[in-house]
Amino acid sequence: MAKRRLRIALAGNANVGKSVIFNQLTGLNQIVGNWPGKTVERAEGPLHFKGYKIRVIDLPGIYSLSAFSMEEIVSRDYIAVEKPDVIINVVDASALERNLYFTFQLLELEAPVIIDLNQVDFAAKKGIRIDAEKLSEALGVPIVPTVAITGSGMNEMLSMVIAVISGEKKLKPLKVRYGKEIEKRVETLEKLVSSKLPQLCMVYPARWVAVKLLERDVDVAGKVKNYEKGKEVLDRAEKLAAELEKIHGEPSPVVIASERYALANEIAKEVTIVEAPPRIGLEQKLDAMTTHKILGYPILIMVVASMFVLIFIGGNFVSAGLEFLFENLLLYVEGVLSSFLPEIAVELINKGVLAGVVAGITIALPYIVPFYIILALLEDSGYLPRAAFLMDNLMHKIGLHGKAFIPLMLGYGCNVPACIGCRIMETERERFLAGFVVVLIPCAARTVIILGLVGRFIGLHAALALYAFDLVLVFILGRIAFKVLPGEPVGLIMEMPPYKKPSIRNILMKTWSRTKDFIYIALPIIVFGGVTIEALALSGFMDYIIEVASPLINGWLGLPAVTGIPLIFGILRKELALVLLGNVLLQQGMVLQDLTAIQMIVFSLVTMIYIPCIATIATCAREFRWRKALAIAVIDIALALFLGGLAYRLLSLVT
Ligand SMILES: Nc1nc2c(ncn2[C@@H]2O[C@H](COP(=O)(O)OP(=O)(O)OP(=O)(O)O)[C@@H](O)[C@H]2O)c(=O)[nH]1
Ligand SMILES: [Mg+2]
Repeated sequence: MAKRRLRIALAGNANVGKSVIFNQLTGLNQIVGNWPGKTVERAEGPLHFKGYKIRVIDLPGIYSLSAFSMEEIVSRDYIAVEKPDVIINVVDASALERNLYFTFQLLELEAPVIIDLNQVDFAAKKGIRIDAEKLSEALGVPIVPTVAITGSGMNEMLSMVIAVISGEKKLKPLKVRYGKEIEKRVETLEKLVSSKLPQLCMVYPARWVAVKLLERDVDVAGKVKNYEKGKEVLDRAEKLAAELEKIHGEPSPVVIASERYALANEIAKEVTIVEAPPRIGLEQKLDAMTTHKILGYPILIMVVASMFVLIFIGGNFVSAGLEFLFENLLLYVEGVLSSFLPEIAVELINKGVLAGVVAGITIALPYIVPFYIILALLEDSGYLPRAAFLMDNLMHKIGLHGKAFIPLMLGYGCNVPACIGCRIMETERERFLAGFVVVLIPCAARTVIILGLVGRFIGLHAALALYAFDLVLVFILGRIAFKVLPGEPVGLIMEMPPYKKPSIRNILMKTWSRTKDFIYIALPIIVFGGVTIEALALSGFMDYIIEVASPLINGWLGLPAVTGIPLIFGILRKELALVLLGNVLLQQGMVLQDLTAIQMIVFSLVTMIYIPCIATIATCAREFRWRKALAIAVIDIALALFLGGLAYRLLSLVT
């Protein structure tokens, strides 16, 4: 029997757990974390269940189905126009009232809704229990309590989806009714809409259109205008809305919204059982401390600094151990290979392929993995939005607001998701400004270079100085960009999510998926780079490159001319620069330690600033268009070379 196909969409407020559920159902890795606004584009994934082939759609979190933001319009059009078979409305059990506001709008859209009452564990911790049966009766739709992070309730929810689809479970959705004055006008307008705009009513319910028009929804009004008789309907709607405003003395969107809120409040009260009075827990104390207007800052500095110190200590330790292990292994393999292969082949395999793999594993992984773990912890705990709140004032100086600090922090992991994360900003201009500074943040790959070269051979203080310098640079450049692209920053509007104990499962999954990317993408590139360099050396082409690069690399930056090669390859992947630096030096009979301290600093400084890697440029191009992406690349290269040469001269003066 052919499998039956279904489409189910996850919809709900921001930060309720939609993406965790999506990942549970599909095994994919949508970004999750404890701050609102992570999912910015709808994602789709497959799922097989009880003979059904299901497409699961993860929608961005929204608070209403009005036309306040692009996401809201996108989501409601998806729900109304594409009509998924079932909408799973994910609701945060610890904030039921606010979440219900959105649920009502889904019901008004006459969408087939099932409610996933998520985070019941967290609600219980706050002393809140929701009577799911009573809620289900009140809303007329099935409710399935879940704890997404452990996967509890997922099966029940899918079974419920199937029960609804097969007609075994009937939906009797609540009809959202308003007060008499509003209801009278909604009904009048509804009749007019269905008689004058029959085509529009094939997509959107007439009553919903009527309510939206009374709410003065510009997007819906725009749709109505396209029809021949649209003008007549709009005129009538305007008149009715004006009447409402006269009666209530408030703008009509406010009048209608407050009725929805009142209903949400009423139902939430009825089904909520407060089992224990909220007590001041560790979370609240942490919250007060980390957002404190004085204490918050030393805590922020400590959190960030200890992140690097931990990575440095852990990374060095593991790196040294692995190096020792692999050194002996390589010698052994070389012996075996030379027994049956010609010398040139052994050289190519050993120095090109194996050295690359080993370098990737011993140099890069030990720093990258702890980094990812710590970043995931920060993401999942809820600390990032607090840091954003603290940084709001400073960020305003570069024409942004605190929220931009979140993509900046993500940038320390990898610039690619950080660039996409810039969509958390409200305007086009702010998004670009944020993207411009985000690519200057040293990602994990650049951290490998900073800690693995400067940190290891000069000392942690020098590495931390580089990070500090980078932050100053971000600030100065951000300030300049802000002056060039003037405009008023929008104020910081962000809901502060409660602190949560990070879920180990989330952390491990995230770390693994990021590490997997490194293994599948970076390692092959590193090997490719290693082989190419070996081939360049064997063919004698290397000398030519050295000669051409010499004035810039040696004359201006004060580095051995061969380092031009790793710098060029570093554009593919930044870790590659360090691995290949070792390779090319080896060709000259040198090792990393033979570089002077100044050379190490200049090399790290240049790789830290010059052009983000190819993947980041491609992402920038997608987010901000090619012209802006190229501008970023050119500015960064020029800046890196300029600062590198300057650092070489200044440092030579003082030492
Ligand atoms: N305690 C608890 N935490 C949860 C549960 N489900 C999700 N979380 C946490 O809630 C946070 C938000 O989860 P996401 O899946 O990223 O939320 P989302 O709804 O996709 O958010 P946006 O994409 O920003 O709209 C994460 O830190 C999760 O670990 C749950 O059932 N219990
Ligand atoms: Mg999400």
